[in-house]
Amino acid sequence: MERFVDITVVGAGFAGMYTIHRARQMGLSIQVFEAGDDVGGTWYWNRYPGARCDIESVEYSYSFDDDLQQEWEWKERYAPQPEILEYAQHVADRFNLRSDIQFSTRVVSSHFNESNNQWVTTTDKGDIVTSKFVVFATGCLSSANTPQFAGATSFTGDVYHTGQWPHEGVDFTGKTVGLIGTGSSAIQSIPIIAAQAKHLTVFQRTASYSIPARNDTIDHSYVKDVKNNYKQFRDANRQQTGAFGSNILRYDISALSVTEEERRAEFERRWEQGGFAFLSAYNDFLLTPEANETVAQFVREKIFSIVKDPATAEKLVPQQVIGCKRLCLDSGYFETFNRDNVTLVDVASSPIERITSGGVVAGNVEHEVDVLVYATGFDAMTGSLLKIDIRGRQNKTLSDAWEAGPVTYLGLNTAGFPNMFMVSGPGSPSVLTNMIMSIEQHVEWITDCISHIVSSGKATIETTEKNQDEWVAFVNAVADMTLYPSCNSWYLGANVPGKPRVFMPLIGFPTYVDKCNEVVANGYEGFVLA
Ligand code: NA7
Repeated sequence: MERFVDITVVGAGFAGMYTIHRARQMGLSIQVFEAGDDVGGTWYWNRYPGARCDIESVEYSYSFDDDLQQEWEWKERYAPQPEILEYAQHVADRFNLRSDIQFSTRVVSSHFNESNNQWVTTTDKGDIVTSKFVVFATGCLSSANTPQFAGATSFTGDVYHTGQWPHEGVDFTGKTVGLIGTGSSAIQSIPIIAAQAKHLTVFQRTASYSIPARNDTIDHSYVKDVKNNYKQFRDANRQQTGAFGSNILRYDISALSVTEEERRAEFERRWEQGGFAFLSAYNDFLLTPEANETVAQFVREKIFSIVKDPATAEKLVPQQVIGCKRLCLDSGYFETFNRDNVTLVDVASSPIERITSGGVVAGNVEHEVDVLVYATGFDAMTGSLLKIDIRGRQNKTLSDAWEAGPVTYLGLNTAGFPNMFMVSGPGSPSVLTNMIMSIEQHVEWITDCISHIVSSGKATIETTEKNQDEWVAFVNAVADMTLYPSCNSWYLGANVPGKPRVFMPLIGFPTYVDKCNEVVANGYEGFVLA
């Protein structure tokens, strides 16, 4: 079907959904394409056992509509995937969003036509849509990373990836399961798979730090307090570096300014409390190795105290800086290694060599498994964008423009790609924040900008190479003031072989928002409006 709209949007997760709502308020026509058969994005695809948000539910939710935030009732402190998906579906129903979304349709290409300043977007279903603007709401953790192990296709058992989990679920009863990876998805799913499977072998390349989530049913009196002051609560969160946690985080004291006894008492208190508050006990964990080591060592001791077999505990103890990879929150992860039916295999010293028809070979040992689970993460932040054939001026592809790593201005636009926007693109705070707060801020900025272009009779808006180069340098300079770049994280693209090593998210939500507002106040400074 061929059609013309003001805005074409790729993706119907929380970003695409809110873009529809805003576009309608502005009287702009919109067409959204979504590969899944319903809304929800990340929470549509990541249905693995134990999948749960690591930001508290009263915070990980839209703030744009007060009736919505007052009326929706969360059931748990950290919402599990089915509850977040149900919430996304409720929002779609409530605002009648689905009428602008074409589901089960994957965007194949999006090309800018310089002769009429229009984007032509095509899909795998044969659609051709022409629009003045294109918005990529494709998500940061939406392109599954499956390492290419030799012999992988010869495996005869069932194979799953945590980020592409079957909707009908998986029954591991009686199965011998191999699970590759020990990031957040693995840490959430391992305890549940282990409780079901006959045997679980976990292949670990890098040990992860994990803190108890202490998930529970939601505290209704707390929710009542939040709802009585929801606006102030949201505003206070937006003043936090990560746009969440104003009630639990504290950033005023150095870890090195107190005695060891004080530190330990504070760590113990926060370990019992659970969640990300743990890493904000002091303000310099990600600034100095000495401060970081105080808390890293505390967690290592906790792991040794939980895991009974000393050799297994030794392998599970991480050595890198704590927090430079996203901290994991768990429900009984380390305890799971005390089970008789769980084995940990270290594949750092002896990497996985190949997959056979019935097992995984590492260090010359074949570990027999009849089900294989890849918990190997994502080609984060850029993967889903670069899978689409996106072409800007002079037919230049986004892949070519980003050959040495993603270059954007504010994580919103790239030079040579006029009227193209990314929601939570590389160069914006995105994955270092409560994503929904970042999404709302981006969608509001983008739709306000589009409305401005349309009403002022301009044809195009785009940044310049100079601006984006300065922005990328700034994002990396901020990261270099911290310990974030010190380990091989997906923030740096280090988890995907061959991916350019660039620190992609900007640290610091409030200053970023100020900058975005200042850019607008100064007549879209840093952009060329033609
Ligand atoms: P992550 O955090 O990227 O974890 C992926 C895991 O897979 C991690 O332990 C990797 O080890 C491991 N991995 C990746 N490739 C390989 C190979 N080739 N061999 C062995 N092990 C491998 O993804 P998640 O899905 O767990 O979490 C992503 C985010 O979602 C998370 O940060 C939260 O924000 C929510 P490595 O550490 O690279 O050595």
